[in-house]
Amino acid sequence: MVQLLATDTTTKEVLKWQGVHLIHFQGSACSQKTRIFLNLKGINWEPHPLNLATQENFEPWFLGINPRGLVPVLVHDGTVHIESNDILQYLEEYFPEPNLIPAALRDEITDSLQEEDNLHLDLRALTMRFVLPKFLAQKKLKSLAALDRDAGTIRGQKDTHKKIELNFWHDYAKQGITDDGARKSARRFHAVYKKLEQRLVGQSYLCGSEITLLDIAWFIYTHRLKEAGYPFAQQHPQTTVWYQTLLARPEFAKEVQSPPPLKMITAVLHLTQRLKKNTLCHVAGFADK
Ligand SMILES: N[C@@H](CCC(=O)N[C@@H](CS)C(=O)NCC(=O)O)C(=O)O
Repeated sequence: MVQLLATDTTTKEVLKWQGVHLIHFQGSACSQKTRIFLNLKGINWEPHPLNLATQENFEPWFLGINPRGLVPVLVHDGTVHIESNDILQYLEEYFPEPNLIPAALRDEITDSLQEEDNLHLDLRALTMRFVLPKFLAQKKLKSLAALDRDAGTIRGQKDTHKKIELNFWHDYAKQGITDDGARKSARRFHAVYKKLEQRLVGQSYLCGSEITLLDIAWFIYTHRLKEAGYPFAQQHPQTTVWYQTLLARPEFAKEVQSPPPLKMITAVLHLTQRLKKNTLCHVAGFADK
């Protein structure tokens, strides 16, 4: 569990926050996952929106809470937690009802969540290539310099993950997301969804007849990949039915709504990619229907 030490937190005011507080961004996949979990649990929580679009996450106030500059962050009774899957597993222990990580499935769920987290940069790459245009998504040099300069610690140690973030954004600034990078990311997802598709044969949810944390986590990825133009209906029909079932629930639907201007921007991006024959389907080698 990534619970930070009080000494890691230089934005001291959060150490006084009582109850459940979430620092999050409307359009962030990991924030959406956390909000759906909170909705299903019926947990009373206080929102602290942080605007990733204006790069507020590189301001000293936020780096003093999460030196990685990433959302979501949970503050619970003055303790700071980062990494969405760790946050959710922590909350599950504190708020066990309704049970979203059944004890008998704990190891299986932990492994699948690890697989999901390992694909996070692939999801980001496909988002930056097929959902958001570069002029909107690119980080300012001064934001990256602020992240680089920040001396924040994670459990008393210099953070090694920060380098991965910096490398991603510097590469993106230089070359965007290349065809080869996008194809590899899409293909990695294809391999995972082939397994998920098998799990869904003869059952409504990924672990059986009840919703678990795995459904929430993979729902969010599925939603984002659909926005990117990943052909679920064609490649993974069972997954499509499962996704639609979850999307019909208000606890899920209300957290993944994109603002209309953003939908419009993605639609224009898709139109130009279609004309140039470099949609996700083209690049990844899926037949484009
Ligand atoms: N492994 C982390 C990933 C968190 C992450 O990458 N969050 C994204 C939003 S989904 C973020 O804050 N990005 C910062 C940015 O875009 O500047 C988690 O699960 O919490």
